[in-house]
Amino acid sequence: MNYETILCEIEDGIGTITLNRPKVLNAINDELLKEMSEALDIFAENQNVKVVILTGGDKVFAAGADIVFMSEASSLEAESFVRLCHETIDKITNLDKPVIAAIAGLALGGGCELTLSCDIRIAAEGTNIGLPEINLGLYPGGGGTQRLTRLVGTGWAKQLLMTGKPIDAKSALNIGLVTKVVPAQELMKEAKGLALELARKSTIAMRLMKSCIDYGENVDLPSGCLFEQKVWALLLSTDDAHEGMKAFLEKRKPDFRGR
Ligand code: DAK
Repeated sequence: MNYETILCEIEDGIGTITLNRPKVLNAINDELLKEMSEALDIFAENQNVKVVILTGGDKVFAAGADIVFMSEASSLEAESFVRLCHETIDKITNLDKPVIAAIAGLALGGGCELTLSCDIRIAAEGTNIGLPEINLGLYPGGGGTQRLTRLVGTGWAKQLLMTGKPIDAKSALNIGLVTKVVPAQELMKEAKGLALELARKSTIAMRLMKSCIDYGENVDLPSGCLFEQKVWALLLSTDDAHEGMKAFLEKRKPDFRGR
């Protein structure tokens, strides 16, 4: 898995994608999106990958979409870029494995939008997160106006989107934009520890639960609960559910097989 703009590795059941354009603070261009999309396909197919980490490493997550690329793009390049943005973000959202965003330094604009499509976001102290597109005469086009609003509520979303001012990791934690803040040097250790913890759970229960949460966000409560009930009934008949309950009764650790 050799790429130009990302690093990609699989270790201990964890697939990690690291944005890798340090000279431009990991600004996101079409090539990076293409490579990330390809890596996500590989992770989706590979049964050994139980959890995915998306990161920029311990310096910077991403300063947003590549402004040089966007300002020079022809209409056809712009069309392809927009398509790739949505394709990649949809692949993260629809991946049937948990995706953890490990965020350091900056997550701005399209960088922030990438993290919003992940399941869990943890940040390093000193990180700034925001959607400054309004200062470029734009607004977020990668789902930011929608996902941020659902995640932190209309009030905070409008504050962030309308001012374009980033907030620090502590404030992001206070509004629920991230769920944990750790010292920068511990970010990757924390992300991997969390990933390993999730990787030990039943992959089938994890997958079905993720689909319930995500489906429920887009429908009314009774429909979401109905979906949860139907899927739960299906889950109860799996080997993993039997094993989990049996292990509890036998006072031992479960041995989940994802079946
Ligand atoms: N694009 C391209 N290059 C960038 C960049 C970016 N977003 N951010 C930084 N760089 C480059 C800088 O130009 C500089 O390059 P050189 O001058 O060295 O060649 C290098 O990275 C280091 O940056 P600075 O020298 O500026 O570093 P500082 O520490 O002084 O400042 C900064 C860091 C993050 C405050 C500053 O670089 C900055 O304000 N950057 C721009 C941040 C920003 O506005 N981001 C939002 C971009 S717009 C869509 C989906 C998504 C999007 C749009 C549409 N569709 C699906 C429709 C997303 C849009 C965006 O993200």
